[in-house]
Amino acid sequence: MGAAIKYYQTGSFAVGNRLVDPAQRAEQSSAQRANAITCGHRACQGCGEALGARYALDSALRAAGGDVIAANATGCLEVFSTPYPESSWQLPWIHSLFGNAPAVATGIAAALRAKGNDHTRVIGQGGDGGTVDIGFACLSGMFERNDDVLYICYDNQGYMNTGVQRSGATPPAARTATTQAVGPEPGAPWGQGKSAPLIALAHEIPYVATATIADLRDLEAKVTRATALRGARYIHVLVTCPLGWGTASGESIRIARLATESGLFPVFEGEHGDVTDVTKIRRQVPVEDYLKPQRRFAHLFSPQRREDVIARIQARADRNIDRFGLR
Ligand SMILES: Cc1ncc(C[n+]2csc(CCOP(=O)(O)OP(=O)(O)O)c2C)c(N)n1
Ligand code: SF4
Ligand SMILES: [Mg+2]
Repeated sequence: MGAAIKYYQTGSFAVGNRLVDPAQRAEQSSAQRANAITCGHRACQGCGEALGARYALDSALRAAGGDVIAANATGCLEVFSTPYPESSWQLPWIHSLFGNAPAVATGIAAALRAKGNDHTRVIGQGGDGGTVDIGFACLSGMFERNDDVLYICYDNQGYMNTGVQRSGATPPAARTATTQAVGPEPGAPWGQGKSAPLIALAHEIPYVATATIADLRDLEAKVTRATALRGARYIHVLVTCPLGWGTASGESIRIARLATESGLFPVFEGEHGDVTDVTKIRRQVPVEDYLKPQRRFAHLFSPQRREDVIARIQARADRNIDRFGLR
């Protein structure tokens, strides 16, 4: 057998699916893919959450032979996909409350266990608000009991469904409806960050990973791996939101890539409390390249440049690069 072809996506150093052995091709390239979220949903054009969820769930369905149940927190992903009585989901799917998707997923896993079913895989999922804020106690409990659930957070860094309010995952200086670009510290004044992936890792659960919609092949691989494992697993996916971030809908993938290439969003895997792998930055870019195309950061560049704030954000990226060894 020849050397394995390295897989890159178009837009980076393109070598596509067609050159890869059929067994190794991306799930989305398969005519047999599950289409977990099918057409007709109402997500905005360029919605990173719709894209990420589709790739994640299709991968889980392939890995589990179609035998998956999902519990979904309130948020854009639920609202745009399931305006009752319609639904875009092509798998058993239940809408939980805003804050209890991890607990509902735990309940499903417990019911399956009581019935002697050890083959159906359970997924809990929600946005950053539902996960890192209101649902966090349920999530921590799920981790601590090592419940047999894969929980996926789609992090668009704000409460988008209800009109772009700040969440615990909103980055410093970002403008939201509740952190307006006014006063001496415009945008979100808080900034030490609340890293749900690192907090998940601290629970020493079997598997934690981060991913973005800029590297969908990586997201597929991580969901596939996590689906095969048992116990509590957590994947945190950065997803762009054109409406909330003030970005062009055709720029979603590029913006997500800039988040990782700047060091602001580290992509890594961890097992039982330790970081086991990181995705190195290929071409480091200054944070400014990531901030500038987003209207939620426009006040950092006009009417005058906020060098002090941009430097603070750059320092956060540099700290990630050192801390995770991203170079
Ligand atoms: C207890 C409770 N409080 C508030 C709401 C209103 N609400 C519904 S979705 C949502 C925000 C969702 O944000 P996030 O979880 O980040 O998902 P996104 O829409 O950004 O994908 C809010 C505040 C609710 N449904 N229940
Ligand atoms: S508001 Fe953002 S997360 Fe919600 S559907 Fe639109 S792009 Fe997607
Ligand atoms: Mg959100």
